[in-house]
Amino acid sequence: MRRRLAVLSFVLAACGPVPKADKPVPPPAAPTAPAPAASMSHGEAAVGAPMTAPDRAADAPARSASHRQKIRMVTVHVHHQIAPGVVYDAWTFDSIVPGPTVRLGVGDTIDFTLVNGANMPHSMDFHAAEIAPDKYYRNVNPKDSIQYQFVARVPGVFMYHCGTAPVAAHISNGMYGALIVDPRGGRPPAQEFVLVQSEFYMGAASGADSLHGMDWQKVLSAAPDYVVFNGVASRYATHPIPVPVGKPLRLYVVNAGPNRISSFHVVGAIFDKVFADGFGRPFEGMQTWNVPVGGGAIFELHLAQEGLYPFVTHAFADATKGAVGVFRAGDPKGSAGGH
Ligand SMILES: [Cu+2]
Repeated sequence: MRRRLAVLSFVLAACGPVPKADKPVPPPAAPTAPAPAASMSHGEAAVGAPMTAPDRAADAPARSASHRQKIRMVTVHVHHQIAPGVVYDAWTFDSIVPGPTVRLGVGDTIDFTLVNGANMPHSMDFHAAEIAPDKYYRNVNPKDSIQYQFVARVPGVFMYHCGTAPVAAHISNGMYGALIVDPRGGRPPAQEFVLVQSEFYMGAASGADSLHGMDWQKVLSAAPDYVVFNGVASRYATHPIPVPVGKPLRLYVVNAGPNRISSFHVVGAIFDKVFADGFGRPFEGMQTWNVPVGGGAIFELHLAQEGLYPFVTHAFADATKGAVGVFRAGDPKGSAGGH
């Protein structure tokens, strides 16, 4: 308990305004603007300057009412900002890293089309599908497309990714996303989020745009420069995610890798339930849960008190490289506004 309080104290201190020693302290008044929360990382390391905006919310999408969903994705190569001023030559589904989150229910059909708008072969492998890879996960050439269907049989949260060889390169470059399959009858009400952990392996910047490409040797050595949630280093540390105090939260976590296990943990909380891959009987009262590369897990929790609760991979080298975010429960002093 004492350790947990110490952590919270650190987080609060990291967010508060910096007092000036050479002036008398004024009487209490309206709260001053908080200092940027960018140095908040569970006390381990600075995690970078804030992005200008939280350009991607972590909110889980609502499920479609339709039991047959037409999903069309286009592979596109884009410039993707991993951290302020750090731009990567990303390979994507629909121009974003991770690709769009797909959600459907058990028994629903996905009618999928992949269009290759890039200049090299790509493909699509859905972990939620049970179909022949050699037939459906084959390469799609530039300006070509593939279409196939599958029925989601198993509930959970699943990875999807490009399966074109070398797969480690296509995943390292950004071609992955999450697919949620809701059980029949759905899950109990909760505020829901999707977090996809992944890695970037940076080659030297080149060209007028200072664009980074992938360093293949770093990929083979499993030595990433950045480990991130939802495509950007420390995005939700610089822009904490607002949540209610004491209310049920549900996190759909996918670890796209391609190399690093995610030891997922929320500082200041114990998971009420963890569903491995989102299926079967949950584990209860868990502090940390490993999400394997290529796997997923569903975490149910509540944050007991008003405050700032970092979420991390507890493999702290990776948290220091950017796999850190913060839940802002309620309106803790010094953290309101601006995030
Ligand atoms: Cu690809």
